Amino acid sequence: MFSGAASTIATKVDSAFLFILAICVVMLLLITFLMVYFVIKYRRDKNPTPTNIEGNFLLEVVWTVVPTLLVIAMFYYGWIGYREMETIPEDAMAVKVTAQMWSWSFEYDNGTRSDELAVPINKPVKLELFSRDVLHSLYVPAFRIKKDVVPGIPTSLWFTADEEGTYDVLCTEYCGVRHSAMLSRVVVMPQDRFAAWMAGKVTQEAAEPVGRELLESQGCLGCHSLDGSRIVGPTFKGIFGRKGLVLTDGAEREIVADEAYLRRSILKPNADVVVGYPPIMPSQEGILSDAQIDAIVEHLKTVK
Ligand SMILES: [Cu+2]
Repeated sequence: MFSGAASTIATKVDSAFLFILAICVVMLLLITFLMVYFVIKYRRDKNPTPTNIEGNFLLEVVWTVVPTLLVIAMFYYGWIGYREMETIPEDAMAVKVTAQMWSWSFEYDNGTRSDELAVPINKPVKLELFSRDVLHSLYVPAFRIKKDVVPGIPTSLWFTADEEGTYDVLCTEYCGVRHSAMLSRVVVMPQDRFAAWMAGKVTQEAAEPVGRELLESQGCLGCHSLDGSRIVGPTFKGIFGRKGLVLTDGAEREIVADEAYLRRSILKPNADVVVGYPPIMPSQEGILSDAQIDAIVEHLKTVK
């Protein structure tokens, strides 16, 4: 209906929205018209003595029954759409979505991970939402779907994309300074291209972990720049061997960012916090394998 609608539920959401909007517009025009009309018609110089009107049975029935029916109709349209959104089809492809300040990560049934969501067209997809830190909210405007991601409470939602293309994924719950940069994409592709994409991901992951790709897929670059600019955390540019002040148990000390320091900062980010930065990095313990951490540390040595 509106341009950019790309899921089966989107047209239903749009029609419910338009239906309610149309009623609101009609009501607005009617009420405004009557208000102006009565102000003119019953102005003081025409009616020096106010008339006492005692009630009108028919009118009262009409203005009670008509709005009630309208509200029930609005509820009905909202309800059937909501029910469909909350009823996840059994055959839906499950994808685990992990939100953290300030990135999204998508994990498929076979363990494959990606920083953007690839899905086959015309296939129901169930997103299981988890947060590693604070409240976030997953929002795909083109699909007309949105759901809070709450720490400690698994939530889920589903969609069937029916239009090939690339669509925005946003975080729509304010979650900190980089909230507005917490973006990703959904790529809707034909079944065979999706299968090829998945096969490619699987081989890529089976191969040696690549540090640069991990920095992207794990969301590290949401907070640490590669070009020296300050985002939220210290930049990765020239990090290896850099001297710096850190806070350890409240006391300042000087460190050199060597292998051991980098490794510890990934596993226990808040043990040594670089002075001037907030202690907000989530630990990657149990999330990154040893081989992946090695790959990241090796890559960091090369970021000059
Ligand atoms: Cu967020």
